[in-house]
Amino acid sequence: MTKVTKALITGITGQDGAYIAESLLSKGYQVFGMYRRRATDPFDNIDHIKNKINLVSGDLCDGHSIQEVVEETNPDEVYNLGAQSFVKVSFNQPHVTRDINFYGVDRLLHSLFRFNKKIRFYQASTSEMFGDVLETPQSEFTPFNPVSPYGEAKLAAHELVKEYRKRGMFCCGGILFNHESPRRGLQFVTRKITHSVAKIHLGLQDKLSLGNLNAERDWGHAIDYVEAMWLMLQQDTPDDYVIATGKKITVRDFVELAFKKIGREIEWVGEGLDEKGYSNGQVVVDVDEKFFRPNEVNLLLGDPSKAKKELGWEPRASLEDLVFSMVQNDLTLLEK
Ligand code: NAP
Ligand code: F7E
Repeated sequence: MTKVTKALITGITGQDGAYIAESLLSKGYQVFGMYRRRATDPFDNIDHIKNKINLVSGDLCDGHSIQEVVEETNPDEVYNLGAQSFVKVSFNQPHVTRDINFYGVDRLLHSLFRFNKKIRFYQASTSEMFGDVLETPQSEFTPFNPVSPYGEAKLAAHELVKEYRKRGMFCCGGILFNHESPRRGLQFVTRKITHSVAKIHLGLQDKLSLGNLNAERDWGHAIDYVEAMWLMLQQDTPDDYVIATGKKITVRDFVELAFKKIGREIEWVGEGLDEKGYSNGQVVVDVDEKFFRPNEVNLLLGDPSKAKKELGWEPRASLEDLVFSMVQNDLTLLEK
């Protein structure tokens, strides 16, 4: 009889957790998802697969719970996706961010190493580690230069992953650039834009207020990116990989694409805090200082050549498809 592979996913309730759970189930895995106690129901993203996965309670801030989860689930592969993932919040909650995003990884790796050194481990590293970028595009060879507590904590965790790799564990760091989907949290700029555009279309909101419209990002689709996580753990040797599309646009461009989906063109007038986006003579976008960050990452553009060559990975979704599917999903949700 062939043995069923067991995967433990931390961050199961988040965007990537839900997608990788679906993908692993389709590959015949037994899936365990670690969730933390919350006052409200956090299972929106996984409601449709809740009866197919095994939910286990635990928190990356609590070493006891992690040890229990590891022993109880006895996984072959671990995908560590749990994190305080919102960069802006990391500036006023740096300790929580460090506790989850660095010490959480430390606790988990420590438990896994003691329990079974053969477990394969994926760490959700990030392009935010490049921060104030030292070269463009960014690859596995680009020096890191984080500018937020989020980026700093993720970099410390990334270094720890390398350390455990040197100790013989199969650990990979996926340096993933921004990836989005209809399941993206509402705080992140892409979903904030698509949700607001849908509301404006339905007459439920007048305008959308944003921060830095000039920020440039390399945005891909989360479904493509979780496939790269799995591919990393199927290789003969563990390594780190940049996962990106190799294309970038500004926040302003993203806004235009989202409005295009509802058949509206945006005309930009003014600069800086006074910049406004007009459609049919009405202000539909403006700039609000409160959405700026104490320290900004102005540009991220990834070079995924290594992942393409060694993993055979390719991003499939186009940016237009991604934006349109997000707006369409928000229209459907709001029309319910
Ligand atoms: P997400 O939607 O914000 O999900 C984060 C998950 O972490 C949620 O399930 C959350 O649970 C869980 N979590 C938070 N604190 C925890 C704790 N103390 N213990 C256990 N779980 C905890 O993030 P995502 O977009 O799916 O990203 C997945 C991972 O990739 C994160 O580590 C993120 O930092 C990293 N990453 C993301 C991107 C991107 O563009 N999406 C790019 C690079 C790296 P609750 O539901 O209870 O809050
Ligand atoms: O911001 C600018 C903002 O919050 C993108 C996380 O998944 O990707 C994500 O981090 C850009 C920034 O994502 C608003 O200043 C303008 O330049 O959507 P975001 P992020 O900070 O890039 C990385 C790779 C991760 O690892 C993280 O976990 O958009 N921006 N106006 C705005 N951003 C937000 N949120 N809201 C605005 O109103």
